Amino acid sequence: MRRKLAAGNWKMHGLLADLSQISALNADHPDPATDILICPPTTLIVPACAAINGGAVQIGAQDCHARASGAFTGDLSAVMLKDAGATAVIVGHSERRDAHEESSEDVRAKSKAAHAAGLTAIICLGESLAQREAANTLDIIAGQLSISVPDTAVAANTVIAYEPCWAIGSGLTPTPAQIGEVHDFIRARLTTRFGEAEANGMRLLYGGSVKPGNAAEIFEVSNVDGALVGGASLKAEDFTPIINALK
Ligand code: G2H
Repeated sequence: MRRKLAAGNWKMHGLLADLSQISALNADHPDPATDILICPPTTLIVPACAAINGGAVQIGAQDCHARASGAFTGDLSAVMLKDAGATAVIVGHSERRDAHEESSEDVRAKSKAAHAAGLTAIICLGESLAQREAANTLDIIAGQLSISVPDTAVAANTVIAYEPCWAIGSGLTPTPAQIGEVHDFIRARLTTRFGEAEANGMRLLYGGSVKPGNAAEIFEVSNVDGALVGGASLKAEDFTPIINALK
């Protein structure tokens, strides 16, 4: 049985004062039925871990470099993120694939680095609106999945997040049938590649405009094991009903 996961992606939001939101989640869910992960900006990883103080909420990062160390000004390695207290890292988010021109090959290398460092890789996939309208969604997902997920992936270190680009921060969400079609497809592809035992253990998150008002409906969809939430994860009062909808 897969544990549910509510993951918050704070993107480039959050100052020290906002750690109170993480502390509130930690206090409200001392023994959550569902895993709770917050990926704040990197500047907040160390103080967030201190604020949680061994509590149930886990802290993750939003990206990592593919190498463990080296002359890469401004970059951070998975080893460093693990050292700072992160347990997971988001890789291949569409905002990085777009704004930083990250390819699926880059995402695979970063995922591999995350695995080597002992981090869970949350590997993001998703089609653009033009690709969906051209009925290419499953082909795009198949390509991104096969290249982005490294051979080091096992159930314990890999989460796949399906985030249709057109649903991110837009207020638009796919229908439950559209989400289910993609999630079932991802599960089947993972089963073919990794075998039933590993593939059945890998969690599949939906991401893109998940809100308190639509979370319950999305979580009823087959093969949806949780959500990667952006805007609605910034405030504990918004994220808590999403976490509770997973129970
Ligand atoms: C998708 C999601 C979090 P939002 O990017 O990864 O953001 O919930 O704001 O659409």
